Amino acid sequence: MTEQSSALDNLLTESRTFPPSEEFAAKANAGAELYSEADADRETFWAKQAERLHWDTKWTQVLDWSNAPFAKWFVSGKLNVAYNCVDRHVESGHGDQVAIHWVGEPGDTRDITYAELKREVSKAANALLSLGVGAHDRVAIQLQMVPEAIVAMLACARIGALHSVVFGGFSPTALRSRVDDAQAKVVITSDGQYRRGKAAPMKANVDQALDGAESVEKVIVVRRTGDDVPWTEGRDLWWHELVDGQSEDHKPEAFDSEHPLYILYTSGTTGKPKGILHTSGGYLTQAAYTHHYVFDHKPGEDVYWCTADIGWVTGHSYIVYGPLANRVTQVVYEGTPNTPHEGRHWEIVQKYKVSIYYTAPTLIRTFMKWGKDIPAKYDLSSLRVLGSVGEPINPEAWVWYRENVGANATPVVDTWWQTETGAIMISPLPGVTEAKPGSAQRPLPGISAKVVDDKADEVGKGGGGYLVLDKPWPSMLRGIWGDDERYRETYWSRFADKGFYFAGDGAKYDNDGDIWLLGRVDDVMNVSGHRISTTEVESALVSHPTVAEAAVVGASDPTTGQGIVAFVILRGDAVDGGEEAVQELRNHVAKEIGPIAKPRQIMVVPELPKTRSGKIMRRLLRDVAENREVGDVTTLADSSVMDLISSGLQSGK
Ligand code: 6R9
Repeated sequence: MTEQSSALDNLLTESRTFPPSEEFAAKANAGAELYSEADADRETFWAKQAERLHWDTKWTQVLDWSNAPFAKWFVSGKLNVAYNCVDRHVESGHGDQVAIHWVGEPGDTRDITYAELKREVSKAANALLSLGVGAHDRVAIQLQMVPEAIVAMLACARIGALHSVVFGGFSPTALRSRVDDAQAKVVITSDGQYRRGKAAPMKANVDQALDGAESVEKVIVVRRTGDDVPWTEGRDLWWHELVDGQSEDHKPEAFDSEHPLYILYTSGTTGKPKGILHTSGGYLTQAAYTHHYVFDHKPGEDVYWCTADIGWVTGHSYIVYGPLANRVTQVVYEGTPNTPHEGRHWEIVQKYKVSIYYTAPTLIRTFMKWGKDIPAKYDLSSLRVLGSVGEPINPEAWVWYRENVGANATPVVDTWWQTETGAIMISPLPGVTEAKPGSAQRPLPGISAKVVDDKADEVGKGGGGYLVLDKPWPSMLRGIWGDDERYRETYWSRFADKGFYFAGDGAKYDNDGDIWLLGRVDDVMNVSGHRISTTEVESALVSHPTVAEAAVVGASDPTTGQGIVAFVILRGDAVDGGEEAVQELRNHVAKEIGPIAKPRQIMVVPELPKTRSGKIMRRLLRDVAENREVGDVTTLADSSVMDLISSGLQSGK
């Protein structure tokens, strides 16, 4: 560990800070006292946060951790999650407030008020009930970003059924394994989806996936593109035919605080995907609490936009549950960010006066690649908080985001969390925290995280190691669907003696004690005994003016253990990618980080392999770097990317 700490010491040299403006701080939801309040008594603090929700029956105990690692929060409390996200806002007189400004990729739009959302969710709940779906049943949803996706999720929550949302672009094989694992009774999908200006089929893929799937009784199909679809009589139903005629009255039933809400599959490093299980009361409490403070959200004033897909946990917690519980007005956009032009997001921000914008570093770097002239063409003055999630954000991208999207003035919140944590765990608080580009900084009030060494001892300031969560939190996963043993093994065995949750991320403290996330532990390279984070090297590469994007892997090396291999996309008009340019980049990294981090090899490529949530699949790049046959590509957003990379390399480009 000392080796790692000393190596990491030299890696992070970022020292810019951005204090909150007085004006922002004066009106901010959060104040510094939130930390001391939570520290004084964590359970009282969380009980207070749970009061954000409507409970039909109040809990008798805040936390029951007696059967660790299986937590119970707000024990014996009862609530209905959908009622909290929809009905209560109508009852408090906000039925006419727009809940969703929906923007279709071809340019069609729909504004949905809370009153309308209540009617739609009630009808969909009645529709599911009419098919015999009840509490504890599982409903798989494979839909693009159409309003019905949100309605379907809330309809499940309303009747106590669990949804399992499967990303719209996942392959039939991936969908099938998830349907089988959860034994889903109903699948909800659409005829097709618009991507990059074209209609692509969905239903046909679903049919392929469901061939012989015994648990599935009905398939509900949302009409979106209007294209012809294959049809199985007796099994398939059109959403509009089934739902539109249902009664608008549905009385939400109060379920136990620990009633299961959803399953969301996430890939582990190996093996089959894990069905992460979330429950109701604690999950909704933390989703609402974090959305309120981290984004400084003011209901009725802000227009919020989280660009995630509902197939990803960010879409669950920060499009559906947290924001709607907080009576948000939000933008939901169906399509890709460069259709029909690269200013599409900024055009939408301008039109709806979006004030809070939450996206992923990969998209920010893409915006950088497209150039700052594009956001500059639009009026973005409504923006007041920017957020980032999904991977470590390199300081260059952070600063670019603030300067070119946030008018050099808005707070940028870098939010660390996982599918498993359910909600944001580590993040600056806008108006309170003096921000540091590239650092998620501090656990939120009520949350406890530590950086520890192999022996689970906390490292000191300036030291690096593993990120652990040392106290249970309300929105924590309650297990892996159907596999308690894997749950214990994956998250709780590594530091079992101390009972810490192992997050799988490397992290370090800086000299102020702020946390810097360094990427997955399996993304930390070991070169001649020095551990170097792939993120660090990538960050150095993208800080060079010719580089648009970079991905770095550790490839096995006979002398040094691992050697650093970098894949870079050069900026369109920059350079030819010849030997000289590559040499300059190697030197640049050496200059930025130190000679130890100088890549052994840099390959110029046209694209990088990414999952649908924008994470670079380093495993595949490692295959290329180590001259192996490329492994399983089924979870790539675009499975042809690997061919593109391999053929480009062979032709010497
Ligand atoms: C919400 C989400 C979780 C993993 C996590 C970490 C990485 C997410 C991050 C971040 C550094 C951030 N990650 N946010 N790393 N800084 N702000 O992304 O969930 O898809 O389950 O991924 O993503 O490695 O462990 P999920």
